[in-house]
Amino acid sequence: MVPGLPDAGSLPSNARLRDPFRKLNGSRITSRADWRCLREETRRLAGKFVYGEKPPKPSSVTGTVTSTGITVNVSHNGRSATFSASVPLPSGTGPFPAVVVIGGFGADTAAIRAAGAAVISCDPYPVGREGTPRSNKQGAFSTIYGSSSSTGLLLAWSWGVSRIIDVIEPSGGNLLKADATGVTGCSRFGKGAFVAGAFDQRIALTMPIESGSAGAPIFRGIPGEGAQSLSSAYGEQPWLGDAFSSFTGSPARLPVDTHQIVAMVAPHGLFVMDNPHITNLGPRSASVAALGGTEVYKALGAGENITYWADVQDGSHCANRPEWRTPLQQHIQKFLLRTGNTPGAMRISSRAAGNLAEWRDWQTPALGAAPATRPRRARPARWPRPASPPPA
Ligand code: MCU
Repeated sequence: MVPGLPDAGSLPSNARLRDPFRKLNGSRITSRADWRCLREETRRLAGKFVYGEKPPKPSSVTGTVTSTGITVNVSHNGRSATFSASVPLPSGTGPFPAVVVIGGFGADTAAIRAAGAAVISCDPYPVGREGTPRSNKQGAFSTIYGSSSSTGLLLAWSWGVSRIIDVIEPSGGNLLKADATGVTGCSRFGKGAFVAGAFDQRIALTMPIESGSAGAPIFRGIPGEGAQSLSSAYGEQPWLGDAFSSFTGSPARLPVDTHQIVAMVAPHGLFVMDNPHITNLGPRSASVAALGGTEVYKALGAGENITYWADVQDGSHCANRPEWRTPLQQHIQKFLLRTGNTPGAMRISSRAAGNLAEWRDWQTPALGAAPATRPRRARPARWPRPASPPPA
């Protein structure tokens, strides 16, 4: 059971990263089966204090999937909204796995299609617009949930990605396979990709690129590293939820940091791409998030499913990087096509290498495997059956 969440005013200050294996009630989990409950607790904390709430699936989500695009129609509580994405398919015959590419730059879409996955090219602004005040948020998400919802744009975009998957699911796998969906994006859309993968366990492969503050980097590390400050990221656009305002100057009070958001993606594929040449992006803090989250992956027996790769030459932001082409395709093979098995890798750059030991005061438990499901005992027979009523 997930207990009530603390109030913002009662949160203790902790300069280190919270133990990702400890529940709010103080106990530590001891089996992999317990992770489900702790993950739910983490999800709620992240919603309440960082990103805002992600509402459950709306009462009606319909749409179409064709060889050129996807349309999504959502209605809920008497309100409706529509948005769409274009879908360049790869060559060959489907059904294909697909990678949702949020925003139009940074992701190597040619490499994605060459690997055999469709690209779902998604403009997130019709779902959540930038440039609005927090009190008057705009886009499909706000149309449904209200323009003063305290949920930030990253979670609104992530909600849009989830609704795209809702439409692919019942399309019967004719063109695209819902159980083989990835998500990626660079920079602000890398923040969105990171959050999308953490908040929808149907996403089989999450690939944030150079996501910066409000993306992968640990919030606690950002001030010391000299990355884009939390107040700047909070104020630049309503990316984070409104509740984050009380933490921009005191991240040590946050009851959840991004190593736990990394952990929320587990055990699914996660390929974090980062740029060690731009301090403003917080690459050192992102490496700490990856290292901390890896501990949860390991404890769940999925240590091979996470890769952090910041060992790249070109310093320009969202450049097309030859170093990532092969690992990108290997990730698509492993998690979407399910034809490969390349192990994960920690390719931390010496220019921006974080040290997890400085950030933690906990060790990784050996979690017992989930208890094998015992054969069900035969139910006591319910014979004789109650006599059926005579036909009317
Ligand atoms: C790294 O992502 C952001 C950054 O947080 C912003 O401060 C800057 O304005 O834009 C970056 C971005 O999205 O670049 C395309």
